[in-house]
Amino acid sequence: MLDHSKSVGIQTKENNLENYEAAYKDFSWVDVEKAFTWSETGKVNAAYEAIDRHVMEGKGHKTALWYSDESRDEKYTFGDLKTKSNQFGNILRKYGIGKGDRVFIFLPRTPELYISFLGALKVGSIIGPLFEAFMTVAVKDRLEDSEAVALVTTPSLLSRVPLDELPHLKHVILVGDDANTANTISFEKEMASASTDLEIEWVDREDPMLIHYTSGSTGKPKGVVHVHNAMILHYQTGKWVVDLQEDDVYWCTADPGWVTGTSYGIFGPWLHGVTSVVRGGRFTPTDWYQTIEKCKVTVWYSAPTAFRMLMSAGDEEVAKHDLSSVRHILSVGEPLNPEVVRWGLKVYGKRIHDNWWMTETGGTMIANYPQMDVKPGSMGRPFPGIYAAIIDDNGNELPPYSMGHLAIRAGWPSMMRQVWKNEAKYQEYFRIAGWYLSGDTAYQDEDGYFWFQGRIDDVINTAGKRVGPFEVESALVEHPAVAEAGVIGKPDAVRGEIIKAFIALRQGYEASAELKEEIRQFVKDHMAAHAAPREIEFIDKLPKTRSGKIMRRVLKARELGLPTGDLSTMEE
Ligand code: 6R9
Repeated sequence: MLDHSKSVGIQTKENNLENYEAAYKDFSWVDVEKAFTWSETGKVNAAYEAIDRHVMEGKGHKTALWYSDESRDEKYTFGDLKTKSNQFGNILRKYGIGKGDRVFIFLPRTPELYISFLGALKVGSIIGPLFEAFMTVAVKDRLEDSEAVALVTTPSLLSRVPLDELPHLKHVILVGDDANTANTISFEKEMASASTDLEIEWVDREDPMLIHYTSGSTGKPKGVVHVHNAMILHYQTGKWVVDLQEDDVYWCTADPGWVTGTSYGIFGPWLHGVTSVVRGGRFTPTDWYQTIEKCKVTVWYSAPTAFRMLMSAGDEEVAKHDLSSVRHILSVGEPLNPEVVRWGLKVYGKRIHDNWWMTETGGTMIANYPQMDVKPGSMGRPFPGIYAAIIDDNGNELPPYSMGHLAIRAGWPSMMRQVWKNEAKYQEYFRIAGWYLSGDTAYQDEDGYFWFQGRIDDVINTAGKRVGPFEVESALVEHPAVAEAGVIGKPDAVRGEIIKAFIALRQGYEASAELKEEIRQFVKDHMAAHAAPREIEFIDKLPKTRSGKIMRRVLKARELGLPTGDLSTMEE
């Protein structure tokens, strides 16, 4: 057994990026790596680095998690999270769950979610966080594809898990008492008797720790796999992009069901030993501002749709609260309108800093940095150690102001290491030698700032959530009235895009407003509210290629009143 008590931990230097050009030129990941435990022992565990290390260094009494919702207001120190995650790790071990096993967490955003997450990480399991709004089909697809062996959930969410259809799922751990649920493990009962000492599973830095399912334009959601090594990037971007400092009270509004909620809702803050605020319950502008006011939030990381909703709630709402604690604001997930940046400056007295990255990149690739002027409308410049470029179809780098593929030179600490059980999908990202292809188009200006232009594929970004049109179409055709469906993203002032479905009905069904509503509800109940089409249009026939593929681009062009382009492959 290696002696991790001798961990040197992460050396904290001054958290700033005074000279971007110099940092960019001289940067080496190896320098960052040296600060982690593995440089001494060769083994690591991300949960140890995020939690236990701070306890070893005498910061056990510092608040790590400040949770509140309508009925709870609780603070957990690093010491509390260490012991509670140890206990949870012991529960998993007791049932034979350990390294490499997929443990899925399907919980509302509560402290139990974070405790289970850290505990599962400590025993070397691979965690699959599921967004609490997922319904049966979305839950089943993910548990089935990953062959999850354990699920942590609540009695009410369990009703969305088709247990009979999931032969690999051996253990269900229920948070919240429900004496009538047979064959499940009680979180509370087991925690009450579990030991607070745990032998951490020390793993290789390339061992998987996390699967985030995300959408492409074809097929079911794919399981993007991240390894413990990703924390190198979480740590360094936490410092230079998020600007985390010792006394910060940091609030990342993302749910851990999405990548922002793990990379910057768990690893970013806790690798830096910073207090992290979690607010449960639903979004309302008043509630959000009250959270900032009550917790005296200093760094606030959110998303464009949220800022647009806050903007539409009005300046008066801002004026009712004392938001003076806020030092730095960040955004990710969708294009951040210059108008929103200007509004933010006016009402918060701070610029909102846009960031670009995706599930597959594991962390920030391009950012507006705290020390630099924000260019409103631009995503910013590449992180030191990251080489981003605009390339053509052959991998040639294009000069400023040319639009092309936004690509990253392959190989960085938090790059996804596989698409779960789907090597072909993984390779698609690297089809141009040496490059990771994001699927986004962009251009670069003469100062090296990147400007987002759009997606190459049909993936929809609604309120910052990636939705694959194929998944929605598949759900739609399950409805008895639907013969065929084509789904597109339609521009929307608040949500960025909304989902619009074009539907051809089966013989014997009449188009009506009630049927539209019924179909909408059907998708909601099967997948998730955010995946349900906000607009439905019944049409006689969908435009298709001769090989039978639905031509979404034609639907979209018609919807937007744009030229439909080349129709040579369209069937008669
Ligand atoms: C972290 C996250 C990734 C996709 C990405 C792009 C879009 C993200 C953006 C942005 C414009 C930005 N996106 N940041 N578009 N400006 N600053 O959001 O991951 O859910 O995988 O989405 O989101 O299209 O490819 P993910």
